[in-house]
Amino acid sequence: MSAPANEAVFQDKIDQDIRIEPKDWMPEAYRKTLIRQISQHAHSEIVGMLPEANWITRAPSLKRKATLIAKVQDEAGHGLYLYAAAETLDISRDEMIGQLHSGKAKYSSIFNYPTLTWADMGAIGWLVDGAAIMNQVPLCRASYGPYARAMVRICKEESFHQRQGFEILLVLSRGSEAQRRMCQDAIDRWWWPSVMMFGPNDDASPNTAQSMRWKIKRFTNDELRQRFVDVSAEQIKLLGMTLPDPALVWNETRQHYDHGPIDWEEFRNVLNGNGPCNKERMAARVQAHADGAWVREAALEHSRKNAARQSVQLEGVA
Ligand code: FAQ
Repeated sequence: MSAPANEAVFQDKIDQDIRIEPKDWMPEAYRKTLIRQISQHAHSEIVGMLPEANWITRAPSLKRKATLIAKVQDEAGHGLYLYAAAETLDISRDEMIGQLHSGKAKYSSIFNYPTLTWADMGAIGWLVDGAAIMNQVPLCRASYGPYARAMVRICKEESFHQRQGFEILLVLSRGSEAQRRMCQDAIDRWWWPSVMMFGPNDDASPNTAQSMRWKIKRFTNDELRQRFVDVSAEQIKLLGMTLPDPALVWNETRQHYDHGPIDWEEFRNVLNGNGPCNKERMAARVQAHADGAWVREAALEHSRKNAARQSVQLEGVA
């Protein structure tokens, strides 16, 4: 088929909400955008294991410890589905991981903040997973099949994560004065970074317009952020806590909550590698990758031996 004919078939599928699949023709820029978004999403899930893993050995009970281990393992699984989805776009996992380690590929800003107390496990579950779900449920309808399908299971698990986080905060919010203070402190520290997770404002987001036309993104960064603010401003009432934003107020005309200004300077700093934990997170990932080298070598050698054995058997049959 000629290039314009390929383009027309592709556009027709997008218009009719027919999924694009790995073997379908796609514009190079569409492929690159998907690799960028899906691989960064995968990196976020993997780096996102670190702040919570910090609390596995210090969880306050066996039940909390088991739940936290399961949650962190879920995030590893999400990373792996997403790497697998990105690999269908003709990029190897090695290349993607190389891009993360060299700083070429981003991962979510949120995972560059420290987890100082047990209440942070609640705040991450409620706010960070809450923001992740708000952003990811529409991705179940993304135009690229492997990405959309991976998101279905991921969203189910994130939704459980959010509930376990809220329940941690609920217990603390009904506990002693010290526990209530710890709960409020965690909410105060995680609120604004969670609001920033949705990315820059729409007028400063270079990728949104094209990603919306391709139906990779179904809503803009600001639309999703507003939904998150609206939902959180109601849920906080159940905790009897407050969100750290004096300008947060219901706007009857807009039928939405107004919120105060976002500190984009802080966001830019974190993206540029200067957040509180960027260096620590990257060092931990690079070290983990180096520590796993022998596993990769052994798996490769095993598959080489298997292939050699099979070819000897096939020669015997012939
Ligand atoms: N952090 O033009 P846009 C999770 C970058 S998973 C870092 O608006 P786009 C699960 C952006 O990449 C959390 N960088 O870009 C979990 C772009 O840079 P580039 C991750 C950010 O792609 C929970 C530049 O700024 N979720 O939490 C951020 O249209 C608990 C301009 O931005 C996903 O990845 C940021 N927050 O929209 C795990 C969801 N925001 O690439 C453990 C999928 C923006 O041109 C514990 N991704 N940037 O160099 C998306 O929906 C989109 O990629 C956005 C950004 C919305 C993140």
